[in-house]
Amino acid sequence: MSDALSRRSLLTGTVPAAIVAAGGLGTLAWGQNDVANPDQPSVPDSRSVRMLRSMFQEGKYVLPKLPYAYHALEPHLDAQTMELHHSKHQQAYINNLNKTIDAFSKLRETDDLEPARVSALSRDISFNAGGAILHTLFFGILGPSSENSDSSFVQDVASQYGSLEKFKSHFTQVASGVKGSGWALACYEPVADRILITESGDQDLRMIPTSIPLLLIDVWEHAYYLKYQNRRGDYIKAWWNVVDWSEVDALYRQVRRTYGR
Ligand code: MN3
Repeated sequence: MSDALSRRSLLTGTVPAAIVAAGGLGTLAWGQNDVANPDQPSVPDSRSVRMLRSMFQEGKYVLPKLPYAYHALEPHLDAQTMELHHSKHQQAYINNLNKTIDAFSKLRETDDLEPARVSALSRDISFNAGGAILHTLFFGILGPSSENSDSSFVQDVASQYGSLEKFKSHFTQVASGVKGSGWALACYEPVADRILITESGDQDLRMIPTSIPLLLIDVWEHAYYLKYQNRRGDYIKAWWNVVDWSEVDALYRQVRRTYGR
């Protein structure tokens, strides 16, 4: 599928249906064309958006390639965890998302939309689309180079949270405090043009409609248990070393531009 075609499918709603089901990515139309403000010059796609776009091919969700090797984030995130996380866990969410969409399709053909079945499948869509898409963003904003550049993102969180360190402490505390499995997410909220930190239980998001995750950490045990066992705090501390701030900034600027900011 060409970039232009897949962009059109994003704009016409094929992918947003699932993204909306994921609970928080709203109806943002990704793309190089600026939907909200066509007079603004276009900005290049961030790597994470290119990864998102690569996830839908020939009518199915597919596993995106990582932009680095599984061992690239050593010693902070170990190769075995990265490989299992991407090739097994994320792949399973993608497979199950495709299966759930197929199951709904077959159910509609039977004209027997049994309420309990519809309800269970709807939750499966949210859960699996959440897993499929959040992992792409999670992997997309990591990298072996963690240069803390003086980016728009860093400047804006410093201004909104008092300092970058205060933002990081707040985010770390949210990630540490997630009960059981879940995520901490710093999201762009376009109504106020600001960054809000929130959390999810599992990957059924408790998110703000139309907000977009920019910086997110998976604190399910599968993300860290092999190396860190029960020491989630050590994992979170190590994770900060592999955040690719330039990619977070590229995603931030692309998302803001889409809203005409
Ligand atoms: Mn995970």
